[in-house]
Amino acid sequence: TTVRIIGAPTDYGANRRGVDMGPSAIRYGGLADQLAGAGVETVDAGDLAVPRAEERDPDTEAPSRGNAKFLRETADVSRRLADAVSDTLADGEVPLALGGDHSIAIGSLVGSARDADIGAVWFDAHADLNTPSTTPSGNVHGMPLAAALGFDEFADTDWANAPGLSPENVALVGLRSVDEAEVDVIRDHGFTAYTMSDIDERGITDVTEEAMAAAADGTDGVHVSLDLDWLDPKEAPGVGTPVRGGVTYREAHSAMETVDEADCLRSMELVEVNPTLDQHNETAELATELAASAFGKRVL
Ligand code: DIR
Ligand code: MN
Ligand code: MN
Ligand code: MN
Repeated sequence: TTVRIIGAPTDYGANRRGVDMGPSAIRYGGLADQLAGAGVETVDAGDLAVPRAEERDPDTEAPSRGNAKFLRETADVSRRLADAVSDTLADGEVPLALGGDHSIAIGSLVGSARDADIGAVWFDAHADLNTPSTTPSGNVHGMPLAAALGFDEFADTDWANAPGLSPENVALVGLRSVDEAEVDVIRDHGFTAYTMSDIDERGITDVTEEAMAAAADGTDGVHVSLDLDWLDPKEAPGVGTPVRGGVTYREAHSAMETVDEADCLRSMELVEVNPTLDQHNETAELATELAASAFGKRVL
């Protein structure tokens, strides 16, 4: 396996500045060495050029209704990331996108699903199923799954909307902060969804196995999206929207090992690492370790 690293240093979609430093922090945290330890080769495609938020106007490109900050900029990054991801797959390599805030998942999913049917497993405290009309924050990092599925306002865009992805092949793992409108969306569209309570009761291995199987069913492969706020803030303090009661260090490794064992990983991303909120780059280092587990690193 060759993994192609693609940095997407955005912070358009988050409510805290500093997440644009994620790609540097994760590389500096030892990503290439960790992946070498997993026996995979890496090539680094560098970072997409992402204009500073300060140079831009956060106003929406006026969707029919609702609120979404920096939607123009997000669309632009999404298009370019989608191309980079689909080119990577066409060259027979595995794309690993580094965020940036979680809005970059739109580009990852659209690119991964360009010439294939895919599933997605979403390791996150949040569901990321808001739309400009339901969002409580206006932050697009709470919307990427809805965008890639073409819900609401996103249905009319040419940059969101991944036709190769449908809700029955999407599994959410580790939910503990879900907005009201998202609860209904999860119930109405047949998502596979596991809260932290499910993990408490059934264990992380069982849950992750089932999530990977549900996502993979009938598809050409699975996109794994790892929002570092999935972990407990004690393990991963460097994130913009920490939520208590997340998975432990061991559970996270175990889950990524289960991802590897499912043997259907098509593309992956590490998002929401914000080194300005971190202690000694802990969260970025953790992200590199978890990527290594997902790509096959084991103790023996
Ligand atoms: C919240 C936060 N649900 C929102 N979402 C986050 O702004 O829509 N997703 N942090 O990972
Ligand atoms: Mn997220
Ligand atoms: Mn999150
Ligand atoms: Mn399907």
